[in-house]
Amino acid sequence: MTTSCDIPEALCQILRDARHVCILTGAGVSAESGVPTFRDAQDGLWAQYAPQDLATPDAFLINPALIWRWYRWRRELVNSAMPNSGHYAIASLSELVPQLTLVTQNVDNLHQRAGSRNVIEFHGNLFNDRCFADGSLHIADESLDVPVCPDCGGNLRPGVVWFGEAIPESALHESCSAAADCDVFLSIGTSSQVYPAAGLANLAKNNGAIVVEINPEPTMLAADFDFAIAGKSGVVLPELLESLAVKRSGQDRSEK
Ligand code: BV8
Repeated sequence: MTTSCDIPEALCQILRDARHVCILTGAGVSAESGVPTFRDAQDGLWAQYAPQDLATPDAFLINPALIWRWYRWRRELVNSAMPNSGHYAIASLSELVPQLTLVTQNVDNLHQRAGSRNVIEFHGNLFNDRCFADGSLHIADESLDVPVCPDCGGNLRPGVVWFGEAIPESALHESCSAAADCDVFLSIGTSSQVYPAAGLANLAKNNGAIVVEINPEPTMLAADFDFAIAGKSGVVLPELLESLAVKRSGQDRSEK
């Protein structure tokens, strides 16, 4: 089967035969929804900042009001965005393979809005508010520049994992188990520069999985991968899905 974005038939066959597919997504999967990636230059007020400088506990301690303005700007941007065909293809893929584990570095909820279930949020969720001191979840008072914890009176913070902070234990454990168990690992829309997320592909490879990258630009890890598909996730994933569906209809026919 020929595809517009040059997906090798060997890869389609590997996915058709897969028992457990583990997917890691990054900001690139949300790019076609209009959500800027971490490496895209931010626009307007935020153009003067690098996200890596804002997404840290120190930045919050120094200027919590600035950090809350940034996250509220991102919440508004994401709320006005819609899942794209790549998100929907991943949600549908879970119906076509025996076991699918979705690990996302994204905090934008777009996988869930596209219908994916049991999403492992490796870096938390943009829409959760947490007590800075003890991590307990609360609903922030939006009228305050810096919302406060109703229990301890300290500052609330967005429920994401910042640079220098540990990955939530359950998310780390579930992701590592899935990467070590899967027979196909798809790394989609990530620059593979942030650890430990970027280490999952290697963990999968060291446990015998076929590892695949889907990204318009090859990343530093591409040379270690079995397949590197140069394309946008919103284009490549629906085509991968179609090739799998072709097999299913063929299989159903042979079962008649
Ligand atoms: C940890 C949530 C240890 C927040 C994010 C010094 C001190 C401490 C740690 C470190 C240190 N030095 C290095 C580290 C490790 C650090 C790290 O990796 N730093 C990097 C910069 C080197 N990691 C950490 O700090 C992690 N924690 O190590 O803890 C520890 C242990 C115990 C106790 C205490 C501490 C935590 C990292 C989590 C940071 N939080 N997000 C928020 O969102 O505000 S990271 C954030 O950036 C994203 O979540 C994502 O993970 C990352 C951006 O990466 P990508 O998703 O890949 O996005 P990017 O823009 O880079 O690339 C987009 C890609 O898409 C591109 O390749 C592009 O080509 C492609 N693309 C574009 N369009 C499309 C497309 N692909 C497909 N289709 C398209 N249409």
